[in-house]
Amino acid sequence: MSIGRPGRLIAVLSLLAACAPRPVALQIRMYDFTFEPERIEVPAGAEVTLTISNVGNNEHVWALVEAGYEFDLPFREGDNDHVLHRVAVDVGGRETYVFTAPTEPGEYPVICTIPGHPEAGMIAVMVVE
Ligand SMILES: [Cu+2]
Repeated sequence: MSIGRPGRLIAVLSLLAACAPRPVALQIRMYDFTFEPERIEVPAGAEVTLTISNVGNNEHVWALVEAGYEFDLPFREGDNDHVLHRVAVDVGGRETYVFTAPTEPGEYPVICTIPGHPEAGMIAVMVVE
């Protein structure tokens, strides 16, 4: 029996842990008509767990848009091709959504895609760093 192996295994596991982005868990609240917070930051490639609560009086959507994609309001059908993740939350509801953050650092717009809502202020940003 070798006593060298367990130590080597621990060293390798420690190295992997140091390289892998740490998972993050974030809470988001949706109001009529804002996201709180308006800016979230996540490490590139990290596993992200969002808990999204809708405390407004309308259904709302959390939609993550490609970084650098330019769009006008109202958000149009074709713009949906540039949505990376979408979570709809009913009035009074709460959804937990797990996804892997983009590996490309940048500022990813977040909008509520329901017509009139982003115009009223439901625009936020997810910063990948
Ligand atoms: Cu909305």
